[in-house]
Amino acid sequence: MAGLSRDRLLALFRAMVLARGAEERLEHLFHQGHITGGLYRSLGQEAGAVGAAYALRRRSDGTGDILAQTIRATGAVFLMGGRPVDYFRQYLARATGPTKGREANVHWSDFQRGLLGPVSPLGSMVEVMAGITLAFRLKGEDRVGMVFGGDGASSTGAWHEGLNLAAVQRCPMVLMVEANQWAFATPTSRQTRVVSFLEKCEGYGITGVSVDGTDLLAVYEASRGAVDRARAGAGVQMVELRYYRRRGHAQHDAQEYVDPEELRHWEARDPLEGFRNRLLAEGWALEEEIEAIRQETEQALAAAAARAVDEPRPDGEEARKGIWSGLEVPVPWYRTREGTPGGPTLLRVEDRPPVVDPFHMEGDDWMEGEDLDHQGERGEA
Ligand SMILES: Cc1ncc(C[n+]2csc(CCOP(=O)(O)OP(=O)(O)O)c2C)c(N)n1
Ligand SMILES: [Mg+2]
Repeated sequence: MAGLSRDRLLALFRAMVLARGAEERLEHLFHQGHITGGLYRSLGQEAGAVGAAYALRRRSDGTGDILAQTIRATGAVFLMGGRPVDYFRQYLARATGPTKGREANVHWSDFQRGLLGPVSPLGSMVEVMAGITLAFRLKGEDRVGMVFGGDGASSTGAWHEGLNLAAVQRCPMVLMVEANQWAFATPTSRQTRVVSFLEKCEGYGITGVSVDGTDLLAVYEASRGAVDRARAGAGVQMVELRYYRRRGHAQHDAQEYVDPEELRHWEARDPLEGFRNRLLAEGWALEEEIEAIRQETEQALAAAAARAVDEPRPDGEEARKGIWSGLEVPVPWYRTREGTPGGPTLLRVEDRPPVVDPFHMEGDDWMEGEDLDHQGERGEA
């Protein structure tokens, strides 16, 4: 299937089982009161995350492709090398977690493994990834950036600006549109007039492909093609994942606005069960092997969750560590006069020349028409 060996097919199945199992366990932890804030499920979307990430060059030494996840790309995070125990620690805000308990869901990065954590304002990650992939291209690095984003995110200005910049700069960027038909309680038909996100490709002059997001191998093949094209210099690629958000936005949302009939339709197209049935029907795995994968995964997840639960929350003092201190927040355009190869150098407050404020409207200075050329004194940028 899809030219993949049996071992790879089983690894893909395991990756979906792992994503679903981790989220189910998190749901229990949520109901037990261990998790504060939102808990998001990717139920029904696991094949989209797993199939897409599997198409990337995944490395642990910081030289591979980069993937920017969303709250519903759990399976992709694990495939890139993110560990379930860290996922639990993060949601449980443990001091041992990637953000040391400063944040309580998926906002964490691991650049060695090519994981770029989200920033919350929807659409902004397209801008961030446009910048990252532009850097890849300018530095001649043979790397691709894959950015996930929901159908709702596509209605933001950031999404459009980022996409246009990346398109016109022919960045090696793959945009995964998680078309799960909802953004909170707003259906996609109220986000956009188009029926498919592919219709937007023409407006940016990019290539796109639409795929059944519940079909793991179809997602893998579509993503693989997109990643390969982006790597070969064909510019931005879009992959539309067509599926359904089978749970509410987060745990607090009972999705009362959803038609139960529609929900049943998508429940019958479960990506995990679909792939499992195919593995069995086409003789790639035996029932016992499938069961063994489920059990091993469950055990590993149980151990990881128990470990995270037992670990401490951060001390208050921790909040002051690992942040800039003893420095005033620098004005963003300030640089040393010599310029520093590789980026701006921030000066300590005492070393900086006084800043001239062009909007300092004191008395006659302004009225006499002091021009704004003082800006030139701030540096080159
Ligand atoms: C600019 C912006 N507006 C609103 C929000 C609040 N918000 C967070 S998630 C979300 C819905 C996102 O929908 P979608 O992009 O379709 O992703 P999904 O939840 O369906 O995976 C909203 C409105 C936000 N984070 N950023
Ligand atoms: Mg959505």
